[in-house]
Amino acid sequence: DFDIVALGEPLVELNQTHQDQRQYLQGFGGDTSNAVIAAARQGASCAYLTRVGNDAFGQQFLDLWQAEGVDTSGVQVDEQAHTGLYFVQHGPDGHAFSYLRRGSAASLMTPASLGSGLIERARYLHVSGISLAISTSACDTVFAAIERAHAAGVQVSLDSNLRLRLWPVDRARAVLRETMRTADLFLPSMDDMQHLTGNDDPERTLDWIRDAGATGVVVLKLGKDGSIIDDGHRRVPVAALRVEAVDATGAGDCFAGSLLARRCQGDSWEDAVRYANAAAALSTLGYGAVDPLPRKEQVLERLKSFSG
Ligand code: KDG
Repeated sequence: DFDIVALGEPLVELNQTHQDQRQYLQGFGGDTSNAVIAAARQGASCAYLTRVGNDAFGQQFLDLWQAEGVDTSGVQVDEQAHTGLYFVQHGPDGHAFSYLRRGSAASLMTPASLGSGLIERARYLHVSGISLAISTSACDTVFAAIERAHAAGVQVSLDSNLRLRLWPVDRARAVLRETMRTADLFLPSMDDMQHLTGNDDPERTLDWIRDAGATGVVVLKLGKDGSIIDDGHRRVPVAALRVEAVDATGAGDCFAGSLLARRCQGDSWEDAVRYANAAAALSTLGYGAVDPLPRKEQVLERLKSFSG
């Protein structure tokens, strides 16, 4: 059985180095793949559901997941479509993504791609705003996966991961609002919510989420200001860990994967969020989404020095 089964699109990553703007480091990305690898590095048992191309990059991903101990029995290989790709560029306002992903293998997922049995064997199904945005059939696949999870008593975790390159804001708001209602755990970032609601106040944002019908636990991520846990009864702020970030790509995914892993290991919400904050901070110390994802020992070490 699995602690976490995630569903979404892996993307090959080409990350601009600071030394030379025309030089790119190849790595791996794709929000839910990042999250599931982060979770596996914290000791969780994980599986990933997706579709990759029958190309060198699809094979690299299969090798990566296997090396990380992520079950790939739910990964399909598409004979025609390619594995998606993105570039990370760094500027004064942080990082920006450019995508080459339209028509990718993962965007061709349909509810039939879910196969049988994997979701039902998990404690958490993890999906995101990107899984919902990449295509209509992928969106349908996420909804079908959520239905199956609920029918089997599996908890659903949703990361907002709003990417406005992928869908218009009105559709994003409508689909995310619908999906957050079905989530046992909703992980929005303040930046994403500001685009959806137009306001930048955390308390009002949490009110908006509750008014929209979310009934599960909500963890609102405030970046360097930490996070707020809203369990439906009380709101508890948790401080962030300050670091000199090099590249924040994938930090939110690291947060999600680490949080789920720690919940599966029995942490309280507060302890799990504190741990996830530390893991996410550590993941910003190197380039790329996957390579700098910390392992459990590093996070525990860092938490020890943090609490003095
Ligand atoms: O959260 C980081 C991801 O955004 C990155 O790995 C690329 O999955 C990606 C996307 O669609 O933006």
